[in-house]
Amino acid sequence: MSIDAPSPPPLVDPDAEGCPPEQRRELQERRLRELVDRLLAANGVQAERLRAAGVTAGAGVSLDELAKLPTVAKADLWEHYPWGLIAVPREDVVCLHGSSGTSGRPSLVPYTAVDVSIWAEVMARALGGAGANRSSVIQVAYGYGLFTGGQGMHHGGMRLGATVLPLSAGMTDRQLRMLADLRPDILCCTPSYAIYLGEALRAAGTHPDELSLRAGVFGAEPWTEGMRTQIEALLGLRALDIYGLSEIVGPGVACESLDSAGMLNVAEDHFYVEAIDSDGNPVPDGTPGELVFSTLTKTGMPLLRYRSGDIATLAGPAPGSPRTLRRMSKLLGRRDDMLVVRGVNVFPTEIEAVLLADERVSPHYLIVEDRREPARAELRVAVEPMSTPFDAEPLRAELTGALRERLGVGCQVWVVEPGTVPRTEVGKARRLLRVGEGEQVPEPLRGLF
Ligand code: DLL
Repeated sequence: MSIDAPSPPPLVDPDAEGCPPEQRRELQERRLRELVDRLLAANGVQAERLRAAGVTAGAGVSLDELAKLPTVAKADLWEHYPWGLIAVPREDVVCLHGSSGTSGRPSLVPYTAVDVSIWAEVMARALGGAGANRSSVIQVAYGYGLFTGGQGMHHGGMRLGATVLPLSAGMTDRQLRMLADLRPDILCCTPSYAIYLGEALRAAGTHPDELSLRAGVFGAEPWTEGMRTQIEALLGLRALDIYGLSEIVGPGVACESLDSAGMLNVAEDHFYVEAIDSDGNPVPDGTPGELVFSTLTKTGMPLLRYRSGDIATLAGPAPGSPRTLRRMSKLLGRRDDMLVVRGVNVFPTEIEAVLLADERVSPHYLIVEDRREPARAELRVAVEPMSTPFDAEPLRAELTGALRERLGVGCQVWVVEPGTVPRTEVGKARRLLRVGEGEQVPEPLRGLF
């Protein structure tokens, strides 16, 4: 860390964040039983699965036997689009949010007033853990919209009693102006936008010491320790990681605090977390596993054992911290092919749908998630034309436009000579390639990217 850690910030909700773990477990178990009762009463797909597993009342379940209960996944939400696994009358829904990007099959999530209040509560704790308080000015540069980033920070900041500056993402000149004029102490945005802002600041000749930023709450996409160092130097703040997913509530499911020793405190009194292996068995603390969340208190779309696809390790509370919540590591990766680029979730199948709809494109194409420069993650696609000779430029321009329209994020397209996309031994194209920091693009494509 480039900046010394100040003393631990006070707990926003000492009963929830600082209670003895055994006491919390009792609360979680009681809430789990209520959740199961809510799901059974809603009579949806989760109730069907519970009954098939022999569960007919919440009183019959326990946390110790949670791993025996059925799971749900994103595919269940898509199947029940647009209202998802709603468990209340529609009139009780006060707003909807959903996963960013992917105009094809967004996951929409209905929230009741109770859910919004839970969200505000966990986000207030997250911001408090970053050192925010009633005198803070919080600059929110996450997008406002269906995406949960902007509104999540907004609800939390207001619940805390701080002053929220809802700038949304982009309009960098205005962001810089507000940083100088209103002197926020907390910045919330994606880590890649934090770097962009920091570089814009440097280009404008402003030194971070001239600002009053103390901490930043950055998430919604993968980022590295290298990016953390870079952001802290560019903006002169402590850069903290925040994690969440719309299906569960949005940001605030887990967040680093100034004293959480590099891991993220899970708001586990509301979102019970498990880590499982590929066979569905629980893994011990410290072993990477897929995170599975149960929304113990939510009412609009309560989920029992939602498989997030995100891989991380779990651990107990940070020794000596007043926060007694379990912690998760930074995300280590994903189980499926979902890519998260500049905060937008992209499924390779959506890119494929655009490419294959164009009969000039051969099935030999390659989607590249390029994270060689982690702060500038890029999505790239190399396509081979169906027949030669071909006119590359119009095809490139049309595909670029169609992909942007469909994905909601820019994607660089290369039209390459037939035979350029690497084949496997059996001649099949490898359709998805992830290139990380320090790794190289395979030989035939190296000159391109
Ligand atoms: O990205 C919620 C969020 C907003 C989190 C603002 C943090 C800050 P979705 O759009 O539904 O929700 O995308 C959820 O994004 O399953 C992860 O794969 C990825 N993701 C979220 N936070 C992080 C993070 C929001 N801190 C999906 N590090 C999740 C790495 C993250 N990946």
